[in-house]
Formats: sequence, C-alpha cells, structure tokens
Amino acid sequence: MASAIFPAGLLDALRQAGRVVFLTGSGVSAESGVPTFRDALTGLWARFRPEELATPEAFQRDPQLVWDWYRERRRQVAAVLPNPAHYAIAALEARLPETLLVTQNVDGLHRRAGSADAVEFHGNLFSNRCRACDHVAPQPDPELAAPPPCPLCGALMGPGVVWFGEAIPALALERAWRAAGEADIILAIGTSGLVTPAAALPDVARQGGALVVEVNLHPTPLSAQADFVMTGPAALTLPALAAAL
Ligand code: BV8
Ligand code: ZN
Repeated sequence: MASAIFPAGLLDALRQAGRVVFLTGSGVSAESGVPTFRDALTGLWARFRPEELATPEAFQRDPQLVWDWYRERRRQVAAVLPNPAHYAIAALEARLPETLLVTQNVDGLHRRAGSADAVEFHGNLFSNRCRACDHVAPQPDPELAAPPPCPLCGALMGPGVVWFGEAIPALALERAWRAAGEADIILAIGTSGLVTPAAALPDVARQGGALVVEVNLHPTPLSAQADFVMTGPAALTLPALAAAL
C-alpha cells in the first residue's frame, strides 16, 4: 500500500496540538462508493444541477421529484459502509486531547464509523424536516415512497438536509464556528471548499492562529490557505496519519 508522504512538521504539530477540528466533505465518503455531490446527479438525474433539486423552491414546485432523488440517495447510502477514512478520523478523535468533527456530508457514515458527536453542518439524509414549523423527525426507512405529512402541522415534510438558500442549523453553526476559532489545527478533508459558510471554517481557524491542513486528491480554493497539504485518497492518507501519530 503506498504510504502517504507526510509534509515535514505535520506529525509534530498534531502531537503538540491541544484542539483539533476536522472539516469533511463528500471526498471522505467517495471510497465508500457514495458519489460526490456533483456526481450524484448522474443517470436520470443528469438533466438537473444540484442547485435545481437541493432547494426549498424545487420541493415546493415538485415535492415528489425532489423526494425521489433523496430516496435514491438514501438507498445508495444505506447500501454502503464507512471506509478507512471514516474509521481513521474516529481513531484520531479518540487519540487527540480535544477534537470536533464538522461534516458537510449528509450520509451519516461518520456516526456509523464511531464519530458519535459529529456536527452535521448540512443535516442528515435519514431524518425529515418540516419547513413550515421546523419539526424534525428521524426517517430511517430509505424506501419511504412519498414525503410524509408533518405530525404537528400537516405540511409535507422534506429530507432533513440543509438546502441551498437555507440557514445552517444554529447549534451546528455555533459549535463549528467556536471550535474553529479556538483550534490549534484544522484539517479540511475531501472538500472542494466551494459551499459557504462551511468553506469559511478554515479561514476562521487561521484567523484564530490555527495551522491549516488540506487532505485532497488535488488543489482546491482552500489550498492557498493550507500550511500543510496531504495529497492522496483520504482512505489511504488518514489511516497512515493515524498510524504514524
Ligand atoms: C446559506 C445538503 C444563507 C443537501 C448541501 C449564489 C446564489 C445562491 C446562493 C449562493 C450563491 N453563492 C453562494 C451561495 C450560498 C450557498 C452556496 O455556497 N452555494 C454554492 C453552490 C456556491 N450556500 C447556501 O445556500 C447555504 N446556506 O448560505 O444560507 C441564509 C442565512 C440565513 C437565513 C437563510 C439563508 C447552505 C449550503 C448547504 C447546501 N447543502 N448539502 C444535499 O446534500 O442534497 S451542500 C453539498 O454540496 C454537500 O453537502 C457538500 O457540502 C457540497 C459540495 O459537495 P461536492 O461537490 O461533493 O464537493 P465537496 O465539497 O464535497 O468536495 C468533493 C471533494 O473531495 C473534491 O475536492 C475532491 O477533489 C475531493 N475528493 C474526492 N475523492 C476524494 C477526495 N479527497 C480525498 N480523498 C478522496 N478519495
Ligand atoms: Zn410542520
């Protein structure tokens, strides 16, 4: 197995770090077989752009179409397993003194890999949320065929994810922003750094004096802010990092 070449100084910085924040994007789930957000729109969904389906307006316009896309994604995710990248992050959380995992992913794979306290910045596929009264309820069955009526107000409930144009859940935003501002190191892993406000977290950490580590297959808009860059698939680089620490 190719061993990742660690940038000089990264291991020492991690060993000395008191507070570490992980920010993950869909690149961490890619090796579980979950298509990244842009790839998710293939096949019969190819004629849409993410911003056309992952919005409150799209759900208002055609609830069943949007629901069908999320049901397809729930089926995909229910059929896969966490990969070594998810497990390595859980191992690093157990090893490091103080950590916070902030994920943009909605697939729940970090929790299934043991990261019980993951901050789900963009919500979770396996819950539903009513946009009329904000009621949230778990929805574990990937086969539910149609948007269920809200038990509180009767409006149709959509998936419990944060759509484009919707606010990040207040508690998630507050926890992530505070942890980033106090971090000694932030690792941005498998994220293209295109979606805000999540993409601002590495900069918030830098402003607070943190070192920034990017783990990705290739450069992104975050690379310019990175003190260390680990290039390679997260399912290889992160287990190697956890083993070397
Ligand atoms: C908000 C849940 C305000 C849904 C997601 C112009 C017009 C309108 C809006 C905007 C605009 N400009 C900016 C905005 C704001 C907008 C935004 O950022 N738009 C983008 C498109 C420019 N943001 C919002 O709307 C946010 N809300 O701003 O609200 C507000 C405030 C108060 C009150 C009301 C409103 C909400 C954003 C949340 C959107 N929801 N997900 C769903 O999943 O269906 S975001 C979705 O896309 C994913 O969750 C993910 O976070 C994001 C990007 O996914 P990907 O394309 O997959 O890319 P990702 O970053 O995950 O990167 C993949 C990376 O992995 C790549 O770099 C690749 O190289 C790497 N990789 C691949 N394989 C591997 C790997 N790396 C390592 N190893 C590997 N094996
Ligand atoms: Zn409701």
